[in-house]
Formats: sequence, C-alpha cells, structure tokens
Amino acid sequence: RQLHHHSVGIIGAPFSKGQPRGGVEDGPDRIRSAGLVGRLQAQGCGVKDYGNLRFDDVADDAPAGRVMRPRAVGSASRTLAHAVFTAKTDGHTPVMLGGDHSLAIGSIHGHAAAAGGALSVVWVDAHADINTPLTTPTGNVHGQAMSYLVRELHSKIPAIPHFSWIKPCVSAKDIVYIGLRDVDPEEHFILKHLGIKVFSMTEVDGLGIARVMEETCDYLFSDAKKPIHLSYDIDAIDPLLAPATGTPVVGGLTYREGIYITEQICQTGLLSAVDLVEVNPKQGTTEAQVLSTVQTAVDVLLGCFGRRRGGNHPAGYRLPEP
Ligand code: HAR
Ligand code: MN
Ligand code: MN
Ligand code: MN
Repeated sequence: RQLHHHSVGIIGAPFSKGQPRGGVEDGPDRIRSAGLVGRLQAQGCGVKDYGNLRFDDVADDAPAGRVMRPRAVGSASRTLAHAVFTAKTDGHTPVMLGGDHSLAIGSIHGHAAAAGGALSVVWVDAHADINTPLTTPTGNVHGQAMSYLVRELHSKIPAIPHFSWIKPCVSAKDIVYIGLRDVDPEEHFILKHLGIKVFSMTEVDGLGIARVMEETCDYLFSDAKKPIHLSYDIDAIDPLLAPATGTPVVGGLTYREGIYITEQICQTGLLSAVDLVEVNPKQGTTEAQVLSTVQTAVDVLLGCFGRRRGGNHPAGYRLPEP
C-alpha cells in the first residue's frame, strides 16, 4: 500500500482554562518531543510546524453564569480559529495539539470558515462535551464545546463575554461520536433529542470497531461527501494506556481500536483537520505513564496521515539492483 502525500500544519495550543487542572498546556511540547514532526516526514508527509500560539492573559475573568473563565476561553479559541483558517488557506491539513477540548470551538470554527461549506465532525472521546452553558454541571467549557457549534442548539445558548464571535457551524446530522462512556443526563437528552449518531462503548462492544467505522462512513457518506474534522480526545483511549489526562474514565478504547479509527478515517481521503487534546503530563503519576500517553497520541496522529500497521512504502519505490 502506498502512502498518500499529506501536508500537515501543526498548531500548538498550550491552553488549559477550559478546565481546572494545570499541565494540559504542556501537551503540545511533549507530543513534539516524542518525535511527531520527524515521524510524519518519515512516512512521506509534508509538515509545517506553526509553533505554539500565545494566548492573552485575562485579569478579571469572573464566571458568566456557570461558565468558568469565559473571557480567556473565548479569546483563546478565537486566536486558534484564525490559526486553523490560515493553515487551511496555506493548503495544509491542520493538526491542533491541545490543550484542553474547549479549543475545539476555535478549531472547528476556523476549519468551517476555511472550508466554506458544511463539515462532518467525528468526535472521539469518553465524553460528549455537549453540555450547554445552562446544563453544565462543572462550568468547564471543555465539557461544553460542541454546544456552541451545533446549529440546532443555537437558541439554548445565552450570551457570554468573548463568545459573541462564535456562530454555530455544524449540523446535528453531520456529527458522529465514538467512545462515549461518561455522558451527563442533560447531554444524553440532547444527543437523543437531536438524533445525533453515537457509537458509545456499548456499540463498540456490541458491533466491534470494524462495523462501527463502516457504519460511521456509511452514515457520513449517505449525504454529500464533506470534509471531516476529527476531534480526538486522548481520554477516549483506556486509561491503562493513556492515564495522563484530566478526566480518565475506565473501560475505554484499546490501542488497536483507537488506531483503527484513524486508519479508517484516513482511508476516506476526506480528513481535513484534526484535534489531539487533553494530554496532561502532570496527571501522570510516573514518567512511564506520561510516555505511554504521549506515544499513544503520536500514534493516533500517524494513523491519521497514512501510517498502516501492515506497513507502508513510498510511491515509486524501486528495489536496489545488484
Ligand atoms: N460532562 C462533564 C462536564 O460537562 C465532564 C466533562 C469532562 N470533559 C472532558 N472532555 N474531559 O472530554 O463538565
Ligand atoms: Mn473532550
Ligand atoms: Mn473527554
Ligand atoms: Mn490518507
């Protein structure tokens, strides 16, 4: 099997204020230190590393209703949206290295703006991250990101400082969730009410990951083929393998299931932007735990850009002549 020639635009987003734990801002540098750029190049990808974004400090950032640190979160995602838009416009497939999952607001928004038309979103996560500002049990925006983006929830979103730039840009029918196993009752209501396609861990157990991905692609392609935004929360993977994350949940995807998802999404030829979020080195209790989490994150990204476990070789490779 030959490699595709992807051009990857890496955007580091060292941002943690969509949740309360420090350390997730170190995710981008740890993922780079594990050799991401060199390994993508070794598998035939062009890579442009845009470096890490700098986010404005916000002095007075009182909660807006239940929503915590709204100004910092709103302005960080706005900065990221511009960076993703630029990377797309430059012709790259943006890879946003988080940081926490609130950043998906900016990443998906910027991607949608650059794509012009509709996007599909494949959200791989233990959590649905679709609480509205009025249903959130914690106030943490990483648990609310999707609610700001889904058209059908627009009327349920109150005004929040530094969020007014956000326009819903994804339709409920264009979303697929994979890996869910910690969903709040209000989120479950939203998912059912909007008829959103969900492959929770129950479906992964019942169908197997091959059928889950087959059904995911059938579902997304039953409509016009649209660019895919893959938003991959490392906590989708079982915490035995990926423990260095803020909200680990037992019973997650195996390494093989987690990688299979990326191989199949790559295979569609429609992957158009990726988020890899919630790697938090400070949540690892040993260096081995951190490395296991970071290496899994790198393998997820390699799978997105053509790595096949059965092996690869460059297009046009010729055996050496004796
Ligand atoms: N559902 C809970 C909330 O809304 C917990 C969310 C935890 N979020 C993440 N993101 N780690 O996937 O706060
Ligand atoms: Mn998440
Ligand atoms: Mn999660
Ligand atoms: Mn490909």
